[in-house]
Amino acid sequence: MDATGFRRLWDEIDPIGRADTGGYVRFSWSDADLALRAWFDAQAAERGMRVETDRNGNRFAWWDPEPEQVVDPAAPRRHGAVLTGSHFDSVPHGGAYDGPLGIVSAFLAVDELRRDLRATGATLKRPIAIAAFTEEEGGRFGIPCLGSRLMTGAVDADRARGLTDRDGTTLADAMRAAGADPDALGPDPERLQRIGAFVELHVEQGRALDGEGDAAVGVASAIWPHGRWRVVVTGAGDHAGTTRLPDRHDPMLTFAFAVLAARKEARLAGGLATIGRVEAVPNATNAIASQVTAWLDARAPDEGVLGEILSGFKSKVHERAARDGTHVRISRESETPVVEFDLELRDRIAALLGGAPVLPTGAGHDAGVLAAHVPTAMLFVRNPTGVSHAPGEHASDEDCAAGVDALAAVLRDLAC
Ligand code: HGY
Ligand code: MN
Ligand code: MN
Ligand code: MN
Repeated sequence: MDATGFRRLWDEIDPIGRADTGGYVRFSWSDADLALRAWFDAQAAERGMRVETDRNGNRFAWWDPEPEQVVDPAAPRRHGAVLTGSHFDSVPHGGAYDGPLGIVSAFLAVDELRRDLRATGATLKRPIAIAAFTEEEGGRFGIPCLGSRLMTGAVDADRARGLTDRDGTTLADAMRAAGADPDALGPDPERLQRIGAFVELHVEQGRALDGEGDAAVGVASAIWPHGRWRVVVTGAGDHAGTTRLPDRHDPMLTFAFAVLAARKEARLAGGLATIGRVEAVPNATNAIASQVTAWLDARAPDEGVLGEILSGFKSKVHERAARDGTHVRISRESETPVVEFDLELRDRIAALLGGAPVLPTGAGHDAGVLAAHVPTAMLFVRNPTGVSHAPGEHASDEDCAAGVDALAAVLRDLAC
């Protein structure tokens, strides 16, 4: 794959959902998402691939072997489809590559593999499918990897239907408006059974590869345990200009303390904690807030450290609320235990790629959800600045082309 070929296909989706901040707003079931789904369908059609949208809104493009090559469908799982792909959705004003790079690279890797099969006469022995999982970021409805978690039964369909976005639109309403049926949401064991392996290519988030010699592509070893908690601080709304300081029960104070406490507990325990989203009621300049809601994102190299961060954070924030005369409720939104990727598959891929670096990540992925069900691996494409979930996210066309070559080699190794 050459960088020009990568850039040509990349430029087809690059404008979709780009905001004037230079970041991307590609929320699931939004117009941008529907445009990306239409692009996905067109790419699949161009390649004669069959498109299916599953009951949870995840899209799949299938490349089936010629009938005479189809192995016995009842054969052990290792003959199941080799799934690749990623997600289209973004965090608000996120980067261009997180998600879409895995889908664009998958279509280009299929092209490369097809050219290779024509040239060598080799044949496809297992189906190859490209997935576009929905709501991976949880950027609209709050639960990350929602589409893959629904498919695997890790999230309850009723809970999902009722999830709301910042405008109060439920997932069910958003799906109906897009012509999808929310009543169909639910586990999809039959589809899972058809998958024999999942390999997700993703832009690196962080910059470990930058120090790894000349490696444009790395292989994931694990995903750190991580989770999200909702922090609701309730106080007493009042007038900013007439309420004496000692008489205040200001939830903003408890919230401000919570932001600092998250950072301190993470530093002490050796992990990461972030409060990047907050909503105040009534959110008025001249009123003391009555309620402040914030979301904590915490991640750590192991469960013990994550637990330390959470227990330290909870006890310190509750203590502070007592001093402020406010009330705080901290509830878990989602939590992902450590994901160790399939060792055999990981080492096979690293060797196939000439000894590619193997590294853990603190970022969550659909691969982290599927890893509990099928042999799963991840490829990371070097991110020279490490920036992600922000407009500055970038990978060079040359490294992205190297990622396509690596993915094509992996698909050939697993499916032919
Ligand atoms: O939040 C994450 O870790 C991922 O990028 N969705
Ligand atoms: Mn992602
Ligand atoms: Mn992301
Ligand atoms: Mn007034």
